[in-house]
Amino acid sequence: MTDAVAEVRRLLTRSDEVVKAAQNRSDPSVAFQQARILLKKAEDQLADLPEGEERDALVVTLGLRLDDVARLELLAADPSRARLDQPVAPDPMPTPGRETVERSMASVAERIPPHQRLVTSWPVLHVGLPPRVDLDSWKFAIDGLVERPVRLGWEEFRALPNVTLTSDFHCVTGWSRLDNTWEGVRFRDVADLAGVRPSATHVLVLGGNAYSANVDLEALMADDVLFAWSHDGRALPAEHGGPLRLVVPMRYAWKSAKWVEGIKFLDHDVAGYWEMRGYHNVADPWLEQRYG
Ligand SMILES: Nc1nc2c(c(=O)[nH]1)N[C@H]1C(S)=C(S)[C@@H](COP(=O)(O)O)O[C@H]1N2
Ligand SMILES: [Mo]
Repeated sequence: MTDAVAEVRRLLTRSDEVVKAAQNRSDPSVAFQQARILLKKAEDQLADLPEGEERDALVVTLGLRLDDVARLELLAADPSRARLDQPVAPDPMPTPGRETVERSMASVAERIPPHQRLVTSWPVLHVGLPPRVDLDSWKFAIDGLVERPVRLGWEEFRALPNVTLTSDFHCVTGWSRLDNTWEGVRFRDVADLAGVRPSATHVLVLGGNAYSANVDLEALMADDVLFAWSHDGRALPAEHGGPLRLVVPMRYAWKSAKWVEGIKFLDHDVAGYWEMRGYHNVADPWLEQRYG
């Protein structure tokens, strides 16, 4: 990778971070202005790159981001919508007792993937505002390469075999949060309801706000993958994906779609939201699969 390409990637990623944190600020429009400046710089850099596939790909992902910012600015400027979508106030994080901290510290270093740093807070990162979800009309859809497409209402979903699992969470922006306790239903138990066809190899996970993430089926069938409605003993707040989000501990967190509405089984890989914008299709944090 040339220095210029690396610089464009750095600017795009920096803009992604600003956009995903926009809703945490009192005035999100400041964040969008910042993102625009970063994207403009990336555009200038791109103009100096030699023509070719690599530049074309970056031009496309830059264009998608410019559209995103324009759309998000409109959304942020519409106060009626902003009020409707007021996120649930987060619960304060529990302070772990001294004993817990000391016990887990011994192995912490080994549990942090390369170039990640440990956080004890829980950052909120997503594009747009949390969608307003009405549990009475909420439906979860299982489609694609299955024996029988399935629709589940909220009560039906909650009645599936529950599990409580503790796992680590690694975000591509560089933070890792250890020992998250999630309660929900294992991905594979949900998949079994529909009967996955042997030809299925990948899944497109459909989140709220037209978000999606592609994950290979094998990774999703792992013991620690679940659809969660609770985190560390409390109902999952809307800003963290409530009422329901996917949790894929062995992948960077952008694969853990919030406000998940359904899954589609496929016999090929298709790009999800960030994958379309140049992020890695697999996203294994231990292999540092951050970008394409
Ligand atoms: N629907 C939806 N899910 C999403 C996102 C999003 O923008 N929309 N962002 C992803 C990204 S990039 C990250 S890092 C995690 C962050 O989860 P958290 O805000 O609960 O920490 O959610 C992921 N799931
Ligand atoms: Mo992320």
